[in-house]
Amino acid sequence: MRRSGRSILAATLLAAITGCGGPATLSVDDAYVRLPAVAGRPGVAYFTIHGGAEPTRLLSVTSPVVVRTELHESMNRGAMATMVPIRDVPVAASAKLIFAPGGRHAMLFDINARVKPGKNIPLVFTFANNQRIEVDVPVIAAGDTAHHHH
Ligand SMILES: [Cu+2]
Repeated sequence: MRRSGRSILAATLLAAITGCGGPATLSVDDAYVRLPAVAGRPGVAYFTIHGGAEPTRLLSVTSPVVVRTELHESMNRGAMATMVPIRDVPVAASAKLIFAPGGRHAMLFDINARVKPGKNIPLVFTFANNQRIEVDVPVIAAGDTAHHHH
């Protein structure tokens, strides 16, 4: 799997800057998008949110190359794995919220057909404190797993 080295380096640097000392800064890292196995099905975005000095809420995750998005939580009901939409997500001060396979995620409906594995797309994270954070996110194929470069 090929990924853009520059975005990974930028994300790592950002994590290093926000991770040590000073007041906590609301930020997003470790984000990636997994495309659907079948074209036309929704893709999924995973990411980690770091809370700032004040509590807030994540309202939405959107992208200019995606028609519609929903925040979801995966649940196990007996043998059935299901997903339920969640409205918004509280982000406590200095919290670390991990959106990962098997848990919370953003569902991406109608991804632009030009979006391919190995490319990056922008994701826009909107918070209740009126802050918007845009992140350039690598795209992986349906069968790929994300590698973490730490
Ligand atoms: Cu979902």
